[in-house]
Amino acid sequence: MSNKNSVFPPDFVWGVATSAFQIEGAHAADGKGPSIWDNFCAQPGAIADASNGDVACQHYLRWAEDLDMIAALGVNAYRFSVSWPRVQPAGSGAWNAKGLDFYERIVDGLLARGLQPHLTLNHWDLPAALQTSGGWANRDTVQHFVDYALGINARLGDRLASITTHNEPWVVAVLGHETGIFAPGIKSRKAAAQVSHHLLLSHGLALQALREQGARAKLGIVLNLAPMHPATDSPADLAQATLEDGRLLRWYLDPLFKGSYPADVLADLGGDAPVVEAGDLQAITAPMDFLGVNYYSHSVVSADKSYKAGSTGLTVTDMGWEVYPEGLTELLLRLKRDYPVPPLFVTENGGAFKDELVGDRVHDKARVDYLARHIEAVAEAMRQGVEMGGYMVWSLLDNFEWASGYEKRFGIVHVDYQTQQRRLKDSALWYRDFLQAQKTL
Ligand code: IFM
Repeated sequence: MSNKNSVFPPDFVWGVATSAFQIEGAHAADGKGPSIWDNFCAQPGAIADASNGDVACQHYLRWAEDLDMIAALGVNAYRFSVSWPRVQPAGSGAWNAKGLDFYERIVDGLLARGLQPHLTLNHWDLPAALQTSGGWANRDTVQHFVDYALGINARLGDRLASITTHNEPWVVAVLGHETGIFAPGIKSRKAAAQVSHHLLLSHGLALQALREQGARAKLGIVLNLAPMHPATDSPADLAQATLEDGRLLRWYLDPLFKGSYPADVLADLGGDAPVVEAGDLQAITAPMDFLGVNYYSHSVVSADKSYKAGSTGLTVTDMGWEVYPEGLTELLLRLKRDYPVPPLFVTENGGAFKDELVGDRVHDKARVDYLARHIEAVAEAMRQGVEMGGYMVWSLLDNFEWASGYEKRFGIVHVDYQTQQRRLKDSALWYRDFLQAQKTL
């Protein structure tokens, strides 16, 4: 895509993103094993609408139609994840040929349509069999993940544009193991800290092993990041914002780029700090080809948790997250300033809104505004010297939004869950036209 008047270079990656559990369905088809999310959804009260991923968007069946739709948007890339239990049902040992064949159809189908495949290995759906021996809290899972990464690369790596090890390790650690509102539903700060370390370690060891295997795809990790803004100038709010910055950002960025965990967060964890073995931190700093950033909002931090989103007049999405594109520019500049980062990609950005189907149309003006303003925020970071490789909208389709079930819609394509009909929302048409204009400006 070329546009001499645009800050975005011709080879800029423009994409849409999804993840396996959220769209595939076919939860037990063709030899797939259960994941921790299959089991979590079965727990009463775990999911807001008591739904699950059994059917989701039926992408496992409708993948060709979905890839045609992606191509028609005019993007040049698609970010998706592999369901580990679909390709290796027990998380170690035997591989499932039919599962691997599915992802091969996706990768080859993307290439046939002129789209770059960007593959994520772990978008949260850990094989349930591994959870029976402790899941990510067990150090053995690190080696199982490395073996899984090598198996995927051996089969598909020659055709992939990028491989992401983990999507949002903070979510797996904190929401999965500290607050317990996500699978596997554990409530232990100590477990969460150990899980975060094992995720980072498995990332570093997988990168090293993939490079030794001769990986051709670009290798990196995707973090969910948000600037932390104190609600007031009070010392308590300032101190809390600094600690939250440590827990969400520096806890991941420091080991990845500096080889150490931040002292303030370690002090706060006290006896809950993770066991870190000799050599672990060095492994975690394995050089990356890119860093993926998932950005949705900033966080306003008040020590007494009294701040109400939207109370300063900012629009709030259906997730209750403030629309704050300036925070994306701020974040990208901060990453460049504080860390020796490789090229940055916005690997997820988008909003859930209360969409209304009018005939065959969804006039999702709020989402159009959201996307336009955040793409402009990326452009502004680039004007200020940040090296950006791409931008991807979350999400291609309305899908299973984890503990919120199907109640929250992030798609630029509407999904009727009764009929599985897909309809392009105004935001999809806007994105298509925006990308077209990039070529011709
Ligand atoms: O749907 C999720 C996605 O799986 C990971 N990042 C945030 C999205 C919206 O909550």
